[in-house]
Amino acid sequence: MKKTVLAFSRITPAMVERLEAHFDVIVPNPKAGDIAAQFNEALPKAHGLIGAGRPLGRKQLADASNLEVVSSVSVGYDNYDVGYLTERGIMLTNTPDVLTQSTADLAFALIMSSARRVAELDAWTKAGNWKASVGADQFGTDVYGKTLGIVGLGNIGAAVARRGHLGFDMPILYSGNSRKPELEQALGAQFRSLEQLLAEADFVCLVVPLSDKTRHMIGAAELAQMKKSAILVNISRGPVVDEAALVQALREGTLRGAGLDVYEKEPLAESPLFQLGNVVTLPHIGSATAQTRDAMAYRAIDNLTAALLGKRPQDLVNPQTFKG
Ligand code: 8YV
Repeated sequence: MKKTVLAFSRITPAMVERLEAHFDVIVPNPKAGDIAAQFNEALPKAHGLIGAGRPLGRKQLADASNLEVVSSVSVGYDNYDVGYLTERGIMLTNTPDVLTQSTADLAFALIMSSARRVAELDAWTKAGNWKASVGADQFGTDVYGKTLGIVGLGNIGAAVARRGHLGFDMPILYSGNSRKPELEQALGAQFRSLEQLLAEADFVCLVVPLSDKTRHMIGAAELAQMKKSAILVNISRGPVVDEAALVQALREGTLRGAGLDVYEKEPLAESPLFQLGNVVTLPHIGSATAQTRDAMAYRAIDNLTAALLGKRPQDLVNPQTFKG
């Protein structure tokens, strides 16, 4: 008998087709009524779950008595209660590597856009404000040669650092849990305490996973340590930054600007950030290119398929659960 796979977010027909080679696949359909109700009804049958963007833990999975694997179509896994899944022997997999370059590209899009005010001046031009040569009111700030501080030099952080070093001749500072001698060697990256990095960098780019340790790691005190001319870029997770404190710093001009892809509450439908010209707000698109989203989807399918066929998945977050 085929095992059952249940999708917990939108998946494409091509993904469904690939999964159907081995499994019965259930995809809740918004046209058929409440998605959450359909998910909950199918949950007891599911051996595998696949998707992204939905918190899954003790409360949501109480009825998932057949569940063997949760395959997330994301690199971050802060949405899942890893302790609980592990306790139940449920494998959790993610999709690292395949989104590294797209996400690093987006960090640079935010750096460039906030420094040179790309989005703001695009709106300004389209609103018919360009009546004479621009003046100081439209000036931005340089990127080339400025100091780039990276908080969290993992795969994505290193890809951002490489772009800064090779493309923009930026001195690279980094902070995090461990030293990276090979990147210090290759990129001239210098290790700093968070406090020191904040004080020295012209651009501070957050690339840490969300955990109890990193929640609100950038609050009022940390923002005050940054240069008044500095720009904060967040491509990690919204709750890493105390958003109210950020709004205040941007309003008061103690920070030049911010480039944000992630927020404390998503989707962000309304926010004081929308009133600020010196903020670029993107709708969590770090990995959102057609090519990368496809690669993530197929990586997640491969992980799920391996797990349900008794093989060790490539990207197993909680290896203790593999009983192969
Ligand atoms: C995902 C992300 O797109 O991979 C991650 O951790 O934040 C994004 O790439 C998001 O989780 C929704 O799929």
